[in-house]
Amino acid sequence: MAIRKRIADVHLHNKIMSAEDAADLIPPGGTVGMSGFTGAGYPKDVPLALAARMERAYQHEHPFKVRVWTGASTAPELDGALAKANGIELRLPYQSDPTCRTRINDGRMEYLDMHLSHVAQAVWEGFLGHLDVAIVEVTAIREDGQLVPSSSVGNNKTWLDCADKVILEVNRWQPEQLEGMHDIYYGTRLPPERRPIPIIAPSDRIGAPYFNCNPDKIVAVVETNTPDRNSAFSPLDDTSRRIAGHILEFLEHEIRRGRLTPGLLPLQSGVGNIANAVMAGLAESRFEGLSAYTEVIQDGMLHLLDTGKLTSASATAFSLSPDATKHLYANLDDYRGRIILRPQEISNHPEVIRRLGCLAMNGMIEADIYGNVNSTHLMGTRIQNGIGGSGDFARNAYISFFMTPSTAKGGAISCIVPMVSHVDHTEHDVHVIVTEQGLADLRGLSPKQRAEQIIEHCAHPDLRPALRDYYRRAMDGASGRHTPHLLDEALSWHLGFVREGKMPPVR
Ligand code: 0RQ
Repeated sequence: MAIRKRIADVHLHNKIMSAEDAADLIPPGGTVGMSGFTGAGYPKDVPLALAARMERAYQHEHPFKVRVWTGASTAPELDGALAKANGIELRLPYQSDPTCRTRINDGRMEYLDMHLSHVAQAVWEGFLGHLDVAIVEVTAIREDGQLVPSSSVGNNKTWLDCADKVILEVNRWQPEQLEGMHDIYYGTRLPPERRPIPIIAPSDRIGAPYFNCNPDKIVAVVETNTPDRNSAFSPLDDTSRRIAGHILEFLEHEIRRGRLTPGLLPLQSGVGNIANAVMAGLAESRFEGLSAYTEVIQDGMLHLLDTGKLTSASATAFSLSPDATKHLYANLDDYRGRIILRPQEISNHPEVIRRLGCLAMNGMIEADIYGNVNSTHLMGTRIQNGIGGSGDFARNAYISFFMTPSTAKGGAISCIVPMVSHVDHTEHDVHVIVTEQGLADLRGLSPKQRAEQIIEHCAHPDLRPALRDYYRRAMDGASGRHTPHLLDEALSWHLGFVREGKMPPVR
């Protein structure tokens, strides 16, 4: 049978079971480390079976929950199903599931948002508690027991190493040709044993293509045949194109000034349509010999590989539309030498990002006039997704860009505000802010100089007068003139939206 070919280690054949039987092996109240990163490589059937078990337990008045650790966001079959069953006590790190978001914001689920590069070492350190079960999707199990990863690597090495019990989902939908694309590095240690990570170019391979797993820990092997989430991107709109255009113009300018070469520096590109638009813009540009050291490979980056302008891409996961997945999976042999998937503690490692000098481009919710950035919270209190890898890259990048449309909710919200309602990236980690209106290069500028650039180049023209007015009055009325603020008014734009549904507030 084809699937038995995927489970070549015969010692594991007696562990093959249904998703329901495997889900019964998860202890109520336990901690579960799941594979999955941005909708790729997450377990498909066992979490659904666990959610069904939770629903039954609830009906019999024995409700239970688990703590869920992942690589990053997963899919409705995992986060969505468990959240609907009210079965997640605590979730970490990045998530983007609407049901989870509602539960978190209603106060019914605890959420721990962490830098993605920190998760593995936090687990090794031990303060997060014990990992009871790992549920990891793989493409195949080799005869010698080594595991062929699937479409994401995330924290799987750590889950397999640290969990008491391991449940493997072998997904026949993932093509066998994925074998050889991964680079699993086993050289990480906690201080003081930590050694340098020997990556000096994005295409360097420093590990092996497989995960190791102690066979005694494997309690179940479940056969699946289900696609990744693979959501489609919206067609590029004018706003995304304009943002991408400003970035390309800036890069050209840096080349003219002799600060970059046409090969640029390794690109990091965040999630979402704007990041995708920047990649599409690069495909049309004159830049050549590009490389990427990033977290996720989206459609735009795959296309850039196709054009030959991007020579190699290192990431921890794919995050592709169904069409791009079809294209990738039909041509894996062509891509294998040019794409490397690594554990997220390596794809996002500050040491490597700083050494390579990445150009980091991430989306944001809002920025303030002094250059602080909020990537995670709406109106200061509601989580949207999480910080993801944006902090790993922004703080250590050669140039860190943050991008957003200048307004949200049909113009009711300004994404440039007097003071951000939550800070993820401080003024010290933000080099360039870009909206469809323009780009503010904040490097080397003092807070007041930054304010002028951000208001004049990034804010929506209709909102500039109100921002200028705030800034002018802050210059007159603040107790300090280094970062002038009117403390009783700094968050009034958010309050105005909460109370009146519109920014800026009526004064
Ligand atoms: O709300 O969904 O109700 O319409 O926020 O906004 O414009 O769809 O933005 O998909 O580009 O995501 C920062 C969330 C942007 C993303 C963020 C509302 C807006 C909409 C989403 P609706 P858009 P995008 C590597 C890098 C953190 C992680 C990261 C993100 C919703 O980029 O998650 O960078 N980043 N990782 O209407 C109130 C504002 C708003 C606002 C937008 N100022 N105030 N609401 N919205 N601006 C990858 C990983 O780490 C995995």
